[in-house]
Amino acid sequence: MTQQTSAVSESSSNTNVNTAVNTQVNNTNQGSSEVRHNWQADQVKALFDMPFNDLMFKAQVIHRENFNPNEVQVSTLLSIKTGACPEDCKYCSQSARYKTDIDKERLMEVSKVLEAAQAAKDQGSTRFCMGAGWRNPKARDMPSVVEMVKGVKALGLETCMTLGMLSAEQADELQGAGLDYYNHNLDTSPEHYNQIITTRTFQDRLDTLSNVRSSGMKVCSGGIVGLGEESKDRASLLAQLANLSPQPESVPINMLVKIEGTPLSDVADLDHFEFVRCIAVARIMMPKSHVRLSAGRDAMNEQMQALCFLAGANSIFYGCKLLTTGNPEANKDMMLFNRLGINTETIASSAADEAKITTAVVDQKNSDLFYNAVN
Ligand code: SAM
Ligand code: DTB
Ligand code: SF4
Repeated sequence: MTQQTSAVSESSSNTNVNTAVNTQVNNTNQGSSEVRHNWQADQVKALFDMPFNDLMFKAQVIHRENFNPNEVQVSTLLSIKTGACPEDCKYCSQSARYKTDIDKERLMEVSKVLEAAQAAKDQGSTRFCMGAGWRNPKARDMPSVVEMVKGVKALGLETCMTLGMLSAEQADELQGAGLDYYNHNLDTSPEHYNQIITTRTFQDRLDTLSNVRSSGMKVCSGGIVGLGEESKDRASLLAQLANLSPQPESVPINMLVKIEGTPLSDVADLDHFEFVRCIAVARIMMPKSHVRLSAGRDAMNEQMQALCFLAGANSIFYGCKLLTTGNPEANKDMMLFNRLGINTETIASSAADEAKITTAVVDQKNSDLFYNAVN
């Protein structure tokens, strides 16, 4: 910290640098953490069009106003039902319509799910996210799924599920069982949506999110980039997410994992800096949400991931497997966190813990570094 503070005061002694920074701060309303739900396309485009360094600085300032910048939340994913999905999502290994190299599996037994949850907890994960290759859960699946939620909760983990579309009744039932978060992504912009999925509409997704929100569960919703969409689609996706009121508590930004056999297996790579920009713009537009550096980390080097954390990502999937594809090994992530001085978030399980977190953010805002950065 001492080193960082002196680096800032060194540059502050240069009047030209200082003036340039101040002008930029004033021009871009640098430190505004206002939560807005009226984002327009041109305003989002203006963020994407900022010089990279200015965008990163703005995102980092907003990040520091709302979070401890050296903490990352870690979730572990488990596929509780794999493959043979009737939907046609063009990126997905689990759609029955594409010939992909995955092992199809029926719904896992509750005891096996709880074993995996315990192992995730032992590795340091705080949230356990259970995903199913379903269009939506059937009535006959609900009793097992409810038992999984209760069992994982009893282990002291936060619970999350992603099972496809939910009716209002199903959302209420899962909330009643103790499900903390429900993940349901918008995936892409409404304009690009029909190029990617035809078996359910964008409005179906919004309806599920509304059922989840009304049940009292926390919303986890984000999307995928690198699907061959245009830059205006990425801006439009982020505007859709930010204009949800309230905004999702958790926003996964997935980089497409290209899967052989799917229609998107050969799509052109997305420029890595464009991905980092998506993270930064999400951080600025959803200042109080956790932004998750989600699928695609296996194809990113450590420097790229560090840039994503600098841009405001503060959540990851942790553990060597996502649903059907690979993720960095847990010990590799821990070594990276160690080198970057990043700690993993603990669960805010009580009002006292919440108060501690608020105090930590205030302390950090009061530090020399924070003030020197924005003044
Ligand atoms: N079947 C449920 C559904 O579609 O809502 C839940 C599981 S589904 C795999 C969850 C999300 O994972 C998708 O909405 C998509 O955003 C993401 N996803 C799936 N395959 C992906 C891939 N190949 N690359 C990146 N993200 C992917
Ligand atoms: C999300 O946004 N990403 C996760 C989770 N929610 C369920 C899924 C990523 C899947 C990546 C491809 C796979 O492993 O099949
Ligand atoms: Fe099925 Fe979900 Fe994959 Fe779409 S993303 S094919 S709904 S598992």
